[in-house]
Amino acid sequence: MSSSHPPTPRSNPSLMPSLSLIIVGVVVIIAGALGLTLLVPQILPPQASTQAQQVDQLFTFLLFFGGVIFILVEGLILVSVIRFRARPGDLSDGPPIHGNTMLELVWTAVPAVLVAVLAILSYVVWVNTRAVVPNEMTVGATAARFAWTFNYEVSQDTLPTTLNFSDLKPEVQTDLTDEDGVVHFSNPKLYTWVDQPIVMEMQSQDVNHAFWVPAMRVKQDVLPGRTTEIRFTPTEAGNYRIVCAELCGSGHGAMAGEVGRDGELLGAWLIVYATEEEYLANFFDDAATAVLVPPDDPALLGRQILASGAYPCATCHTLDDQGWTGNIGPNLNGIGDRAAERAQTTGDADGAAYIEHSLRHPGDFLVPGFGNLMPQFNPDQGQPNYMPQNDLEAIVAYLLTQTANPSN
Ligand code: HEC
Ligand SMILES: [Cu+2]
Repeated sequence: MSSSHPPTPRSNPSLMPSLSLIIVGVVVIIAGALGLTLLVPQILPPQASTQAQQVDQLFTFLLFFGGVIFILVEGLILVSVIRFRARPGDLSDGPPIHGNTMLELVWTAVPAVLVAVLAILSYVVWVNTRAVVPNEMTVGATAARFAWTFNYEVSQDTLPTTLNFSDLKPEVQTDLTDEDGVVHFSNPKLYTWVDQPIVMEMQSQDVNHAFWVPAMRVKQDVLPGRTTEIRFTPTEAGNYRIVCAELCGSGHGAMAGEVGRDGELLGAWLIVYATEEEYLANFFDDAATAVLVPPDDPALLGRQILASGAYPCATCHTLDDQGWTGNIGPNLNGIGDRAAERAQTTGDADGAAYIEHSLRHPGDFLVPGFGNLMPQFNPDQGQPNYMPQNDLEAIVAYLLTQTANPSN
């Protein structure tokens, strides 16, 4: 401001608002912040676990406090702009204010207390949502580019009621009575029932992934070479989408559950049944029976293994018989016809050898038009993408039946 103009004295409006104005302000601020919290159920996914209830409470609380501060600060700016605006012809500076110890103490102490309270509340929710609870059911999760596989176990105590231990094949009996005493089976979906606490034990075959079920409000990184855990207890029956929350490559998006054209659930979903009986009848008993009483025909066994989602082929390949619709790799319809032709190019003895070669060393021969993206399925336990020789042989036998005209 140039000093050649003598400052015109301004009639400063009083800095101190009247009591009634303060009361109106407080009511507006609190009502506004409460109004914001009413939006919470609209903007969040369904609230379907005990963890979700606690997370949402915390979120609502944070939104309320954030709302109070937001409306207070924005409101004061608005009031100042209007009430203390320069009047026409008034070119003076505002009143010089310097140093106000009381004000400075207040605006330091209030946020400090707020932040401390919020940190404590968040910590309590963090501890509660991760607490170990009785009767947890352990489910394994394997993340691979680009699919989730959920791993279940069946023991002598949890045999489906339709099976007798004595009717099982000797090798299955041994598996059920050896050190572990369990037989493992897998499924591309995660199943449980209402009020059954779940603890996920998660491993990655390759890169970092993250397990996320928005409706449960749980998210946890899944890292190669390490087992990570996450716990939740569903409270509402329903189907909930599972998502990979860590960009893991070109098929990352396909790791999330999707709804197919006819409303069918494709890929990774959490299915919560209302009761344990429904869980047993609709999922566990059949899935456990399939692995305890495996088909003798290797092609049927291979079909069952691939359908279990034990290997992440579905996201990359299309195969009508399995309902796969991926397109990162070649379409496998008719692979039974093609394999023998390909074997001539690659020097494999026959179609079976070609498919085996494709799985054990996919990089040796690339189908024209495709990149080197297929994971190598290894024969030794402990290696990533472990595929035992038995599984491999069954899968090869099955893929050979996938001819252009399978009835032949
Ligand atoms: C990350 C994506 C990906 C996954 C997972 C994957 N593949 Fe592949 N697959 C490819 C790509 C890309 C090719 C073509 C390049 C090549 O030949 O290696 C291929 C090629 C093949 C071939 C040769 C096809 C032909 O036309 O000659 C077979 C057979 C095959 N895959 C089977 C499988 C099976 C079975 C699984 C699961 C156990 C699987 N793939 C998992 C991407 C994948
Ligand atoms: Cu992923």
